[in-house]
Amino acid sequence: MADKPYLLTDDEVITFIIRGYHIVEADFPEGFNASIYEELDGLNLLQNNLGDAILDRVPKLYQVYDHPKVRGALVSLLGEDFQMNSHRHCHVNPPGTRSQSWHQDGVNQRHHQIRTVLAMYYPQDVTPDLGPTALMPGTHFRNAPTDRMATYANFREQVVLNVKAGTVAITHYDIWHAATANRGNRTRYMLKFLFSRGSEPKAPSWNHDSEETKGLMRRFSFERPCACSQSDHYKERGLRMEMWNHLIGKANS
Ligand SMILES: O=C(O)CCC(=O)C(=O)O
Ligand SMILES: [Fe+2]
Repeated sequence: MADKPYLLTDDEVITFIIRGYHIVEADFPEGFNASIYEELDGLNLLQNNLGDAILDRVPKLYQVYDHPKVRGALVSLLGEDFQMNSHRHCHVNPPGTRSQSWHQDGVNQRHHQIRTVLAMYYPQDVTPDLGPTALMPGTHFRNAPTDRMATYANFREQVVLNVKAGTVAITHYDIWHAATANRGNRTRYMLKFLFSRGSEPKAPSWNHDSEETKGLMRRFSFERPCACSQSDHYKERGLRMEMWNHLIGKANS
């Protein structure tokens, strides 16, 4: 069972649906993040990225994804019986890199539900020069061919994850994102783990209050995560409701 105090609120779940991500600042014991950084640095991952085996080599990473705030967010978005995917990757961004192209890791599934999320953990502070991950809010509802997407540069409302060590950014699998250039003088690591839903939602798995939600749901009809045309906004409104109805169990009753 997840600890109730760590489950998301209605407001946070609605924000995830609209924007496509939720940031957790996890408080790990003193020295924990730095010790993971050192372990990763000792593995020479640029020459030999261990791929999925990173968890076996750095078992402390289990503690990251077991943190009550991280678990609470995952249960809220994926249900009590969510599962850690066997695929994972340590993204190494050493000094001197160029920005990655915008892309989706997801496979453009033909539904608008929360079935898989990325959980990106940063074991060091990520300052603007150190190659943070950039995200584009609301793009989990937008599909574009990857080669077209790769021609885009900066978006006005992009969010650059300048975060503290210990942060876990949880995103919808389909959100558009990219690593930015590392102009700093140390390597930036990011651990990307995937988590998936184990079963169909029957009821809300977060701290849900149906009275409070009535007012909050108005956000679905007017809030825009980024400037967009009216016609795109109409489309995303419908998709948000689809996602919400699935999450509260309405789509499966
Ligand atoms: O390193 C990052 O910040 C993002 C990397 C990434 O998204 C990828 O390689 O798929
Ligand atoms: Fe990616």
